[in-house]
Amino acid sequence: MTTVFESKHVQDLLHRASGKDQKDGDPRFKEIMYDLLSGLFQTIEKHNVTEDELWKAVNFIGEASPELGLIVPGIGLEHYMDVLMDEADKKQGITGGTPRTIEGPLYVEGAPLSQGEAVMSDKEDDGEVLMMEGVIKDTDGNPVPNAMVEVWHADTRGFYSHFDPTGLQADFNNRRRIQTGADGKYKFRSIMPVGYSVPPNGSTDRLMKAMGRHGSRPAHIHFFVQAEGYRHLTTQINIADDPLVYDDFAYATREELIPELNRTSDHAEINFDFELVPNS
Ligand code: MBD
Ligand code: FE
Repeated sequence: MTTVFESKHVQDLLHRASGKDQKDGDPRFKEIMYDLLSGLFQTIEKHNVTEDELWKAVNFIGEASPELGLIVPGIGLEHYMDVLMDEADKKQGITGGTPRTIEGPLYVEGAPLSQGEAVMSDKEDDGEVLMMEGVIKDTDGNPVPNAMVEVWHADTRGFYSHFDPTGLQADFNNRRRIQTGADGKYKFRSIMPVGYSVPPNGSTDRLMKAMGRHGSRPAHIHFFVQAEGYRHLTTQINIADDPLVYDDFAYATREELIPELNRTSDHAEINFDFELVPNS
């Protein structure tokens, strides 16, 4: 059976709607629009999407715009970009190094800078103290001197500074930049983060529920690691004993990024070395 999509009329419509019949416009963009529209048109026909459903979707996207940064990881798109970059590296023979994983939408530029070590949290009166340290290394295991480690994570309620709906956190709480020395060592003291959840009843939450999913992440800590002559690394580590460690709504968990967590009577410790890949 032939589809309406395949008809000459609709094929011509797509051609014109994507600007492919115009000499102006960006050729690459037109091809991408053509393919996106093709997928959308075919999906609508295949599932007999009604006009009501279409406008419901359009209105959803309109309202969801402040949360699009959460929806992109939630639908696996941000992780997919990582998978593509991993695959491209493999093809070029680039191996080794700490695996990348998604940045997410909650990074803020300009965190306080310190040398070698940092205290992450403004207040330490609640939660478990977390000490994390390690070495920035090259792929031969030698320390990389003068690296920049940027760290950000949530607080004990799963909220990030600058995005805290309660307004209870100062700017740059749990956000630091650590400049390492010749030994490549970094170290910080913080308060154990709790996993993030998307705003209750917000667009992302409703989207996830419509798919029978949740909008929560295991407790995690974000990193950018940079040094001259090496590739910028965007990654995260997970807190090993979080029940959602293999059930992240953003799909960022990777086996190599779940360091052992050591708990003593008064604090938790993580030792984790980052391995940087040289620029090619
Ligand atoms: C986060 O804290 C996060 O890291 C990602 C990827 C998405 C939502 C919240
Ligand atoms: Fe996060």
